[in-house]
Amino acid sequence: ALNKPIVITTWNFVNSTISAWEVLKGGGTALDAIEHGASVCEDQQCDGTVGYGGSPDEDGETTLDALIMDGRTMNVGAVGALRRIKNAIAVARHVLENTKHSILVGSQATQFAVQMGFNEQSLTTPESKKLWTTWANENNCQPNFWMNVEPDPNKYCGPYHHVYDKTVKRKSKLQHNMKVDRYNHDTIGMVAIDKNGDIAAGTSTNGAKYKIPGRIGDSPIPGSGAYADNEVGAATATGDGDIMLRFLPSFLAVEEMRRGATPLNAVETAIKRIAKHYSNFMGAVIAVNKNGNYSAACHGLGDLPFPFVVYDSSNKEYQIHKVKCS
Ligand code: SD4
Repeated sequence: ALNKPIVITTWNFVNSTISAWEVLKGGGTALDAIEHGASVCEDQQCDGTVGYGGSPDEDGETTLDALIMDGRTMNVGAVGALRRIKNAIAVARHVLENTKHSILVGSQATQFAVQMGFNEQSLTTPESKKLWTTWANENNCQPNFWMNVEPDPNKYCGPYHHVYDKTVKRKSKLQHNMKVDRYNHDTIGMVAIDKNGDIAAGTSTNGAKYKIPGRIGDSPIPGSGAYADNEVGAATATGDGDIMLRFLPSFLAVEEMRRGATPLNAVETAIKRIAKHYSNFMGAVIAVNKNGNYSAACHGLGDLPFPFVVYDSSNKEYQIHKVKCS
Protein backbone atom coordinates (compact mmCIF):
# COMPACT_ATOMS: atom_id res chain seq x y z
CA ALA A 1 0.00 0.00 0.00
CA LEU A 2 1.11 3.52 -0.65
CA ASN A 3 2.09 5.46 2.45
CA LYS A 4 1.39 9.07 1.58
CA PRO A 5 1.47 11.81 2.45
CA ILE A 6 4.55 11.47 4.62
CA VAL A 7 7.33 13.68 5.92
CA ILE A 8 10.59 12.59 7.55
CA THR A 9 13.05 14.89 9.31
CA THR A 10 16.59 14.42 10.65
CA TRP A 11 17.31 14.57 14.40
CA ASN A 12 14.60 15.56 16.89
CA PHE A 13 13.20 18.45 14.93
CA VAL A 14 9.62 17.79 15.92
CA ASN A 15 8.16 21.27 15.38
CA SER A 16 9.38 21.38 11.80
CA THR A 17 7.95 17.95 11.18
CA ILE A 18 4.55 18.90 12.58
CA SER A 19 4.51 22.08 10.50
CA ALA A 20 5.37 20.18 7.34
CA TRP A 21 2.71 17.60 8.14
CA GLU A 22 0.08 20.31 8.53
CA VAL A 23 0.87 21.47 5.02
CA LEU A 24 0.62 17.93 3.64
CA LYS A 25 -2.52 17.09 5.58
CA GLY A 26 -4.17 20.22 4.22
CA GLY A 27 -3.50 19.00 0.69
CA GLY A 28 -0.40 21.12 0.17
CA THR A 29 2.55 20.17 -1.97
CA ALA A 30 5.67 18.35 -0.81
CA LEU A 31 7.69 21.36 -1.90
CA ASP A 32 5.66 23.71 0.31
CA ALA A 33 5.88 21.26 3.20
CA ILE A 34 9.67 21.16 2.97
CA GLU A 35 10.02 24.92 2.74
CA HIS A 36 7.60 25.58 5.55
CA GLY A 37 8.97 22.84 7.80
CA ALA A 38 12.60 23.85 7.45
CA SER A 39 11.76 27.53 7.93
CA VAL A 40 10.30 26.69 11.34
CA CYS A 41 13.70 25.37 12.39
CA GLU A 42 15.38 28.48 11.01
CA ASP A 43 13.06 30.69 13.08
CA GLN A 44 13.45 28.54 16.20
CA GLN A 45 17.24 28.20 15.75
CA CYS A 46 16.96 24.41 16.15
CA ASP A 47 19.88 23.17 18.29
CA GLY A 48 21.73 26.38 17.46
CA THR A 49 22.83 24.67 14.25
CA VAL A 50 19.99 25.84 12.00
CA GLY A 51 19.24 29.47 11.31
CA TYR A 52 20.73 32.71 12.64
CA GLY A 53 22.89 33.08 15.74
CA GLY A 54 24.81 29.80 15.51
CA SER A 55 28.06 28.34 14.16
CA PRO A 56 30.01 31.58 13.77
CA ASP A 57 32.79 31.37 11.20
CA GLU A 58 36.40 32.43 11.87
CA ASP A 59 35.37 36.05 11.58
CA GLY A 60 32.43 35.54 13.90
CA GLU A 61 29.76 35.71 11.23
CA THR A 62 26.90 33.23 10.89
CA THR A 63 26.21 32.21 7.29
CA LEU A 64 23.53 29.83 6.07
CA ASP A 65 23.36 26.93 3.62
CA ALA A 66 20.05 25.58 2.32
CA LEU A 67 18.67 23.49 -0.51
CA ILE A 68 15.28 22.57 -1.84
CA MET A 69 14.66 20.05 -4.61
CA ASP A 70 11.49 19.28 -6.54
CA GLY A 71 11.34 15.62 -7.55
CA ARG A 72 8.51 16.29 -10.00
CA THR A 73 10.49 18.70 -12.18
CA MET A 74 14.05 17.86 -10.99
CA ASN A 75 14.47 21.58 -10.37
CA VAL A 76 16.75 22.72 -7.55
CA GLY A 77 17.27 25.93 -5.63
CA ALA A 78 20.09 26.40 -3.15
CA VAL A 79 22.06 29.04 -1.30
CA GLY A 80 25.56 28.66 0.10
CA ALA A 81 27.21 30.88 2.71
CA LEU A 82 24.20 33.17 2.55
CA ARG A 83 24.93 36.31 4.57
CA ARG A 84 22.62 38.56 6.56
CA ILE A 85 19.33 36.89 5.58
CA LYS A 86 17.52 34.68 8.06
CA ASN A 87 15.25 32.79 5.65
CA ALA A 88 17.70 30.52 3.86
CA ILE A 89 15.30 27.87 2.57
CA ALA A 90 12.84 30.51 1.39
CA VAL A 91 15.64 32.18 -0.57
CA ALA A 92 16.54 28.74 -1.98
CA ARG A 93 12.90 28.35 -3.03
CA HIS A 94 13.13 31.68 -4.83
CA VAL A 95 16.24 30.47 -6.64
CA LEU A 96 14.23 27.42 -7.68
CA GLU A 97 11.09 29.30 -8.73
CA ASN A 98 12.41 32.60 -10.03
CA THR A 99 15.69 31.83 -11.78
CA LYS A 100 17.26 29.50 -14.31
CA HIS A 101 20.07 28.88 -11.85
CA SER A 102 20.43 26.30 -9.10
CA ILE A 103 22.86 27.70 -6.54
CA LEU A 104 23.68 31.24 -5.44
CA VAL A 105 26.35 32.03 -2.85
CA GLY A 106 27.67 34.60 -0.43
CA SER A 107 26.98 38.32 -0.63
CA GLN A 108 25.53 37.97 -4.08
CA ALA A 109 22.97 35.54 -2.78
CA THR A 110 22.15 38.25 -0.25
CA GLN A 111 21.74 40.74 -3.07
CA PHE A 112 19.37 38.38 -4.86
CA ALA A 113 17.38 37.84 -1.68
CA VAL A 114 17.04 41.59 -1.13
CA GLN A 115 15.82 41.98 -4.72
CA MET A 116 13.25 39.30 -3.95
CA GLY A 117 12.04 41.31 -0.99
CA PHE A 118 13.81 39.61 1.90
CA ASN A 119 14.93 41.62 4.87
CA GLU A 120 18.69 42.07 5.35
CA GLN A 121 19.89 41.94 8.94
CA SER A 122 22.73 40.73 11.13
CA LEU A 123 22.65 37.02 11.95
CA THR A 124 24.79 37.58 15.03
CA THR A 125 23.28 37.15 18.48
CA PRO A 126 24.77 37.47 21.96
CA GLU A 127 25.10 33.66 21.97
CA SER A 128 27.01 33.49 18.69
CA LYS A 129 29.23 36.37 19.79
CA LYS A 130 30.06 34.51 22.96
CA LEU A 131 30.81 31.28 21.09
CA TRP A 132 33.14 33.13 18.80
CA THR A 133 34.88 35.11 21.53
CA THR A 134 35.54 31.98 23.56
CA TRP A 135 36.88 30.17 20.54
CA ALA A 136 38.99 33.11 19.46
CA ASN A 137 40.58 33.41 22.88
CA GLU A 138 41.27 29.70 23.08
CA ASN A 139 42.82 29.67 19.65
CA ASN A 140 44.86 32.84 19.62
CA CYS A 141 42.44 33.92 16.96
CA GLN A 142 44.39 32.42 14.12
CA PRO A 143 42.80 32.51 10.70
CA ASN A 144 44.66 29.32 9.77
CA PHE A 145 42.85 27.18 12.29
CA TRP A 146 41.81 24.58 9.72
CA MET A 147 45.15 24.31 8.04
CA ASN A 148 47.22 22.64 10.72
CA VAL A 149 49.99 25.20 10.68
CA GLU A 150 51.68 26.84 13.63
CA PRO A 151 50.08 30.04 14.87
CA ASP A 152 51.58 33.32 13.86
CA PRO A 153 51.74 35.45 17.03
CA ASN A 154 51.63 38.60 14.93
CA LYS A 155 48.27 37.77 13.51
CA TYR A 156 45.10 38.67 15.22
CA CYS A 157 41.43 38.07 14.71
CA GLY A 158 39.76 38.97 11.48
CA PRO A 159 37.98 42.22 10.83
CA TYR A 160 34.95 41.37 12.82
CA HIS A 161 34.18 44.73 14.31
CA HIS A 162 31.43 43.51 16.59
CA VAL A 163 33.70 41.25 18.52
CA TYR A 164 37.35 42.02 17.98
CA ASP A 165 38.87 43.61 21.03
CA LYS A 166 42.64 44.06 21.19
CA THR A 167 42.54 44.18 24.95
CA VAL A 168 41.32 40.59 25.18
CA LYS A 169 44.11 38.41 26.49
CA ARG A 170 44.67 35.34 24.34
CA LYS A 171 46.26 32.03 24.99
CA SER A 172 49.15 31.25 22.73
CA LYS A 173 48.30 27.67 21.92
CA LEU A 174 46.42 26.82 18.79
CA GLN A 175 44.07 23.89 19.00
CA HIS A 176 44.56 22.05 15.76
CA ASN A 177 41.69 19.66 15.85
CA MET A 178 38.07 20.57 15.80
CA LYS A 179 36.31 18.82 18.60
CA VAL A 180 34.13 16.07 17.25
CA ASP A 181 30.84 17.17 18.62
CA ARG A 182 27.57 15.88 17.35
CA TYR A 183 25.95 19.19 18.25
CA ASN A 184 28.24 20.81 15.73
CA HIS A 185 26.38 18.88 13.08
CA ASP A 186 22.65 19.11 13.34
CA THR A 187 21.39 20.13 9.96
CA ILE A 188 17.71 19.82 9.32
CA GLY A 189 17.14 17.54 6.35
CA MET A 190 13.63 16.71 5.21
CA VAL A 191 12.00 14.44 2.65
CA ALA A 192 8.29 14.50 1.85
CA ILE A 193 5.70 12.92 -0.40
CA ASP A 194 2.38 14.72 -0.90
CA LYS A 195 -1.05 13.31 -1.65
CA ASN A 196 -0.40 13.46 -5.39
CA GLY A 197 2.76 11.42 -5.01
CA ASP A 198 5.01 14.36 -5.71
CA ILE A 199 8.28 14.13 -3.83
CA ALA A 200 10.56 16.88 -2.50
CA ALA A 201 13.58 17.18 -0.24
CA GLY A 202 15.50 19.97 1.44
CA THR A 203 18.03 21.07 4.02
CA SER A 204 18.90 24.08 6.12
CA THR A 205 21.93 24.66 8.34
CA ASN A 206 24.36 27.25 9.62
CA GLY A 207 27.14 24.82 8.77
CA ALA A 208 30.22 24.13 10.86
CA LYS A 209 31.47 26.21 13.76
CA TYR A 210 34.57 28.36 13.15
CA LYS A 211 34.67 27.47 9.47
CA ILE A 212 36.82 29.49 7.12
CA PRO A 213 34.62 32.27 5.76
CA GLY A 214 33.21 31.12 2.45
CA ARG A 215 33.05 27.46 3.39
CA ILE A 216 29.95 25.58 2.42
CA GLY A 217 29.16 22.05 3.49
CA ASP A 218 27.15 19.22 2.04
CA SER A 219 23.76 20.69 2.82
CA PRO A 220 23.36 23.03 -0.20
CA ILE A 221 24.86 20.54 -2.66
CA PRO A 222 22.24 18.67 -4.72
CA GLY A 223 22.73 14.95 -4.28
CA SER A 224 24.72 15.46 -1.13
CA GLY A 225 22.51 17.28 1.39
CA ALA A 226 19.34 16.06 -0.30
CA TYR A 227 17.96 14.63 -3.52
CA ALA A 228 14.49 13.83 -4.82
CA ASP A 229 13.09 12.12 -7.90
CA ASN A 230 9.39 11.33 -8.28
CA GLU A 231 10.26 8.15 -10.15
CA VAL A 232 12.17 6.73 -7.18
CA GLY A 233 11.99 8.59 -3.88
CA ALA A 234 14.16 10.97 -1.90
CA ALA A 235 17.05 11.09 0.54
CA THR A 236 18.72 13.58 2.83
CA ALA A 237 21.96 13.60 4.81
CA THR A 238 23.40 15.26 7.90
CA GLY A 239 26.81 15.23 9.51
CA ASP A 240 30.38 16.08 8.69
CA GLY A 241 29.68 17.97 5.50
CA ASP A 242 33.26 18.49 4.37
CA ILE A 243 33.64 14.73 4.16
CA MET A 244 30.13 13.72 3.15
CA LEU A 245 29.85 15.95 0.12
CA ARG A 246 32.69 14.01 -1.52
CA PHE A 247 30.35 11.03 -1.85
CA LEU A 248 26.96 12.52 -2.77
CA PRO A 249 25.24 10.19 -0.30
CA SER A 250 21.70 11.39 -1.02
CA PHE A 251 22.14 10.84 -4.74
CA LEU A 252 23.71 7.46 -4.09
CA ALA A 253 20.83 6.36 -1.87
CA VAL A 254 18.26 7.39 -4.48
CA GLU A 255 20.18 5.65 -7.23
CA GLU A 256 20.44 2.48 -5.16
CA MET A 257 16.67 2.51 -4.75
CA ARG A 258 16.30 3.09 -8.48
CA ARG A 259 18.23 -0.13 -8.99
CA GLY A 260 15.85 -1.96 -6.69
CA ALA A 261 17.44 -1.58 -3.27
CA THR A 262 15.21 -1.20 -0.22
CA PRO A 263 15.50 2.13 1.61
CA LEU A 264 17.51 0.33 4.32
CA ASN A 265 19.96 -1.17 1.84
CA ALA A 266 20.22 2.18 0.08
CA VAL A 267 21.15 4.20 3.17
CA GLU A 268 23.54 1.53 4.37
CA THR A 269 25.31 1.57 1.02
CA ALA A 270 25.61 5.37 1.16
CA ILE A 271 27.00 5.34 4.71
CA LYS A 272 29.39 2.46 4.03
CA ARG A 273 30.80 4.17 0.97
CA ILE A 274 31.91 7.10 3.12
CA ALA A 275 33.08 4.96 6.07
CA LYS A 276 35.26 2.92 3.75
CA HIS A 277 37.41 6.00 3.22
CA TYR A 278 36.79 7.95 6.42
CA SER A 279 36.20 5.51 9.23
CA ASN A 280 35.83 8.33 11.79
CA PHE A 281 33.30 10.43 9.92
CA MET A 282 30.08 11.34 11.64
CA GLY A 283 26.84 11.40 9.74
CA ALA A 284 23.47 9.96 8.85
CA VAL A 285 21.36 9.40 5.75
CA ILE A 286 17.57 9.02 5.50
CA ALA A 287 15.79 7.62 2.44
CA VAL A 288 12.15 7.20 1.48
CA ASN A 289 10.97 5.40 -1.62
CA LYS A 290 8.00 6.52 -3.70
CA ASN A 291 5.76 4.05 -1.86
CA GLY A 292 6.49 5.79 1.43
CA ASN A 293 8.78 3.12 2.90
CA TYR A 294 11.73 4.64 4.68
CA SER A 295 14.91 3.94 6.61
CA ALA A 296 17.94 5.65 8.11
CA ALA A 297 21.56 4.69 8.76
CA CYS A 298 24.30 6.51 10.59
CA HIS A 299 27.96 6.33 11.50
CA GLY A 300 30.27 7.69 14.14
CA LEU A 301 27.88 8.92 16.82
CA GLY A 302 29.40 6.58 19.38
CA ASP A 303 26.75 5.01 21.53
CA LEU A 304 24.23 7.66 20.63
CA PRO A 305 21.51 6.44 18.29
CA PHE A 306 20.50 8.73 15.45
CA PRO A 307 16.97 10.08 15.94
CA PHE A 308 14.64 11.05 13.11
CA VAL A 309 11.01 12.12 13.06
CA VAL A 310 8.31 10.58 10.87
CA TYR A 311 4.79 11.90 10.38
CA ASP A 312 2.38 9.96 8.19
CA SER A 313 -1.27 8.96 8.30
CA SER A 314 -0.57 5.58 9.88
CA ASN A 315 -0.24 7.32 13.25
CA LYS A 316 -2.21 10.03 15.00
CA GLU A 317 1.01 11.79 15.87
CA TYR A 318 4.60 12.13 14.79
CA GLN A 319 6.90 9.26 15.71
CA ILE A 320 10.52 9.58 16.78
CA HIS A 321 12.59 6.66 15.49
CA LYS A 322 16.12 5.87 16.55
CA VAL A 323 18.74 3.85 14.72
CA LYS A 324 21.95 2.46 16.07
CA CYS A 325 25.00 3.64 14.19
CA SER A 326 27.81 1.65 12.65
C1 SD4 B 1 27.77 20.99 7.39
N1 SD4 B 1 26.29 19.16 7.16
O1 SD4 B 1 27.77 22.15 7.04
C2 SD4 B 1 26.47 20.44 7.75
C3 SD4 B 1 26.42 20.36 9.21
C4 SD4 B 1 25.52 19.34 9.50
O2 SD4 B 1 24.22 17.89 9.69
O3 SD4 B 1 24.98 18.69 10.08
N2 SD4 B 1 24.98 18.66 8.92
O4 SD4 B 1 28.77 20.28 7.45
